[in-house]
Amino acid sequence: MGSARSRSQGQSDKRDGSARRGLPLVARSVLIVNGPNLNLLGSREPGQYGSRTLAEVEREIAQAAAALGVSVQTFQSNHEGVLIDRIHGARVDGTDFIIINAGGFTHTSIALRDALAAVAIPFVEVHISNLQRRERFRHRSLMSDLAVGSIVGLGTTGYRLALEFAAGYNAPPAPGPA
Ligand code: CA2
Repeated sequence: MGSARSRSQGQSDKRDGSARRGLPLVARSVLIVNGPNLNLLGSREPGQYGSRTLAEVEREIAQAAAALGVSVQTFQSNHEGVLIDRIHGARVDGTDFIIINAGGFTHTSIALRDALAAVAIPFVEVHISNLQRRERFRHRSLMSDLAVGSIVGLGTTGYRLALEFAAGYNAPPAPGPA
């Protein structure tokens, strides 16, 4: 799955000096990352993951992003290292906010967790299914304690809800000197 880019909304507030002037930092450039097997959306297990394909979900996200005035990039990979490299890339490509459904890596990947911690970009975790209603091994996420929040069990609508949240997200001010 490739990445859909739209950069028409320009650069983040951070780069126009508003951070230095103490104005709010609103997320303007959002990266949506999907992990392993999510490329299969719409093809199997509709009871668990719905009937919409990832391409359809990404199209809806692109429309919502245009209406919200944010730039969005989407990325999917079945490979842990590729996902980690893309998250590292977010540190230097102007991404203000990440929305991530790490699929099965949610429950296993310390390396993905470390990548999210390293880039220090605020993120929301999305899961299509309600993890708490599923097998015990899905109850634990290795990244949710780092996330701003999680949207779980609301189907693919969760991505759009996360995008709406990201569009209005103001990073809390960094703590001052003690
Ligand atoms: O509920 C979610 O969004 C999950 O992240 C989906 C992952 C699963 O491993 C997580 O525990 C919860 C699996 C994605 C598999 O997606 C498929 C979609 C259609 C057909 C088969 C798999």
